[in-house]
Amino acid sequence: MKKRIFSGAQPTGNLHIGNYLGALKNWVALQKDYESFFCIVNLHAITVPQNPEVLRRKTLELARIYLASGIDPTHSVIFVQSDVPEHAELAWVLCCIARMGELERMTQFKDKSKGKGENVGTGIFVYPLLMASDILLYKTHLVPVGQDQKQHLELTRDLAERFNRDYGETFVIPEPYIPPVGSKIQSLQNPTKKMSKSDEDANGAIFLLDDADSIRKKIKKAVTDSGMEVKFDESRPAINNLLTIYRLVTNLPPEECEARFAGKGYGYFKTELAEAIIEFLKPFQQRAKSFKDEEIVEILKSGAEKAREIASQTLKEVYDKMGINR
Ligand code: AQP
Repeated sequence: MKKRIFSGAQPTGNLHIGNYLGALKNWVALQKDYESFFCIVNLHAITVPQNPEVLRRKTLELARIYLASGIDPTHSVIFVQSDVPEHAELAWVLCCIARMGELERMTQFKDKSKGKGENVGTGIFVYPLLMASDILLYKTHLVPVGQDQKQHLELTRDLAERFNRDYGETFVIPEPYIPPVGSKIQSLQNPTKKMSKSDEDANGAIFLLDDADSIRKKIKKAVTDSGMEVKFDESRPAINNLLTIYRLVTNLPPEECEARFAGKGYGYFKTELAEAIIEFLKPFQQRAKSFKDEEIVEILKSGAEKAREIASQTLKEVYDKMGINR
């Protein structure tokens, strides 16, 4: 039997090239070697207020993005989280197993609650438990994610181990798959911060559906470090980030990337980078247009049925072990 992978993205804002290079690209590469589940995590999205109509539209748009990226629905299961109610049910079980201290230690919670004091939403606090539920329900072996999710995955492993110890062997202990390059693409406007959908400055991110002109403008405006050399160098985070993006979209070895820009300066590099990103996104953007809404709705419906079959078995097993009939 093939091992399983599970991953997901939130249907919030616009997916950016960081989401693609850190996560989606790896889902596509791994899908054939695993039994694959790719979820649109709309219940995570409501941890912050959402406009209902926009959320509905973004949910469908994200499915389109998965398909355009190359997720093959004849092979992988694509579904919407809220179509499988077991996700929320198992999350409650995990709420009863997790400790406050574990959740308080999550750096994403610390970041997102900054300045909010007692007013921070409880959804933001317990969200890692819903993520753990997503993963554990499918007895997932491997979770391809960006660097920002590493800590949540460690929590998932701890909870799975605790449940197995207290109630008997039930969950598979999942491993993260974090790509060696591209796991943390930084903002174009602030290279010490990750590129993010919720960033108020839209110039910080290249969105997957951006047109050529916007991409050229955003790259032109991207901040650079002092100095002139276009080289990989951790101590110069802006140029390091831009060159990493260039490396990933061209698929060239790092030495070749540096050699192309030796003695050329930032202006030339930025023009080449913008054109490389435009070329890279072109086939993806064309594919995105080729799926009809009705076709996507059908794919999601059949995906939810397949996902539910497994999720309901796992939840029944969990409840049985805890003395709850289902
Ligand atoms: N900058 C990034 N570089 C590499 N990978 C990234 N991921 C997110 N940002 C980067 C990975 O993309 C997957 C889907 O992410 P998500 O939809 O769960 O949202 P997120 O992690 O919360 O991403 P954003 O863009 O930063 O959204 P907001 O601003 O709403 O928090 C995940 O595997 C993630 O690791």
